[in-house]
Amino acid sequence: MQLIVHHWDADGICSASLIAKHLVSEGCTNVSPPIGEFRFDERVWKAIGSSESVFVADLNVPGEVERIDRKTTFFDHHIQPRIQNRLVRQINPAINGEKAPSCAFVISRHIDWWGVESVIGTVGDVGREALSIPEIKKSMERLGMSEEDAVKIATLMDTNHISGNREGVEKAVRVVGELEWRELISFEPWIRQSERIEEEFRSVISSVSSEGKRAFVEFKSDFNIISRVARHLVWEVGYDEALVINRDFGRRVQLYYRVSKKISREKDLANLISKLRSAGVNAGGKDEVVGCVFSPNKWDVVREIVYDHLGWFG
Ligand SMILES: [Mn+2]
Repeated sequence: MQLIVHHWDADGICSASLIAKHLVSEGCTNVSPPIGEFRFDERVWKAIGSSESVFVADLNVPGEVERIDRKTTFFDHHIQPRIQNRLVRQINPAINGEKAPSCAFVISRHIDWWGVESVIGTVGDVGREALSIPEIKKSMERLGMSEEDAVKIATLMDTNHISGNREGVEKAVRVVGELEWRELISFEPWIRQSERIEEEFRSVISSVSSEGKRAFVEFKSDFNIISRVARHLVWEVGYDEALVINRDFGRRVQLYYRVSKKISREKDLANLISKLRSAGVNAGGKDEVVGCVFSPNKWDVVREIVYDHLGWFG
């Protein structure tokens, strides 16, 4: 049996579906790490232990991948070091300084196949910007899928991780692989989840404070909504920066920062990520985002590093 370990978001789900359909010859299973945490828990290691070979997709967990003791293909598009583990084949254009909008894009290009998953995974990660990518635009035209349709499906797919539904994340890989894309838009379990999330989201947004082009919000919730809150603030409301903090996410603290594309260079987030990692904080991200989850006793350390790096005064 082959195993796919994938990110919990729409890009991770779509990446896993692409692998299951095009790169796995016989049966396969798929697992996601605990939602919101960039590490393999016991459940993931157990699944790896009973598999013949492994695929890891859209998960910026180089440290974990180094420890895998069997043949592994690691697809990703996040900035990360070159993997030294000889059992691992790492397919990530970011290693050569080349940008890729999504992991689904990286896999689609690798297998030379473009379809629903290529579109939804990419829209999930970069939003409407995906339409300016020729391969994505062409696929949508061929599928008869509008921009609204694509955004809607990516949003619905993300309801699984947003509501903390790890089982739903793992099931979604089959759902996207087996249903026709028009059926995904009205897939009941995802619709119901989205209604519950909307309520929580609205309540968080109503408590955002801002200073000029900076937005800040802190709250407590079991729902994994920080990345969506940050996207909303930067992509839809138009802030240059958004710092979102969930002080009680399953007894951990979640911090998420997003910066607009136009000032992302000056923020040097790769450097912020390495500062956080040096302090023993499990942090990840890309050019425009930094996310981390940590225990409450690290709050003061994280707060100082983040505020100092961003030049904010907390
Ligand atoms: Mn991704």
